[in-house]
Amino acid sequence: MGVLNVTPDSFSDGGVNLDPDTAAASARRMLEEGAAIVDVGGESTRPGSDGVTGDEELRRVVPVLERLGGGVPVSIDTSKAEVARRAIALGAEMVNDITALRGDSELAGVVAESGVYLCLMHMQGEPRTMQLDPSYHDVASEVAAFLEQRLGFAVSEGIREDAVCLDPGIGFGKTVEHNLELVRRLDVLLAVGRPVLIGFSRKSTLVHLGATDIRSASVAAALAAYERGATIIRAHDVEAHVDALSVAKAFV
Ligand code: HH2
Repeated sequence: MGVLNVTPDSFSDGGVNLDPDTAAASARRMLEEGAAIVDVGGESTRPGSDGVTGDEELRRVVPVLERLGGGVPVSIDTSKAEVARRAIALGAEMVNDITALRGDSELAGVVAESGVYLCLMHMQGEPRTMQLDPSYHDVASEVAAFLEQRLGFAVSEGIREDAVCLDPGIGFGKTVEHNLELVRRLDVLLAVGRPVLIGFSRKSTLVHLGATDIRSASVAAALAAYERGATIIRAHDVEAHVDALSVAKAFV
């Protein structure tokens, strides 16, 4: 899954893809490089961020989706029903919701009605404050229990279970040690029975581990997640990830 942030302030690529023509070209390049899907987002959720209105999110993502013309696999990174609805009408095949259907009570209905795929992500707290003091007794089992509960909620709202993937939310209300533990013990999350998505790309934990080349560090984290059973990797540097994962796959 290639990352396309149509925002001025995303932590690693803010501003790069604000122009819709540039953004659409970036999406096409990621698909050429081997991404199976491109995750288009119009709101930064970096630690400390405040969020934007639905109108602003639509203003950012709609011109990009229009330029892509519905012919390419797109996921919409949003928690807002109105943004998801418009993106699906423009061809998005998946909704990536970092609030796991807790942010907007209408989003579950939009996903259920349209039959698109859904990613449910774990987050402790909210972006503005989530990194102040994250705490867990047992991070792997608490995150798995939360995602199992949200999966049950999604199904109760009419969403097909086999359309849902789960994501422990690397960096969303977690310390460096929590993020590492979630990948080390990915089996606990896999036991819920759905595919797992991991987004370690360019996250600050890699820098805290001493990395100076963020792309290589992201690839290393992706490989660790892949070897433990993750099936979707969310990444900014698609070509490097596809190369590394293709080679790793050849050893299986
Ligand atoms: N991470 C970010 C945003 N959306 N969605 C899922 N499912 N999993 C993630 O790990 C994830 C996500 C944050 O990264 P990025 O999009 O690069 O930054 P920003 O939120 O600042 O736009």
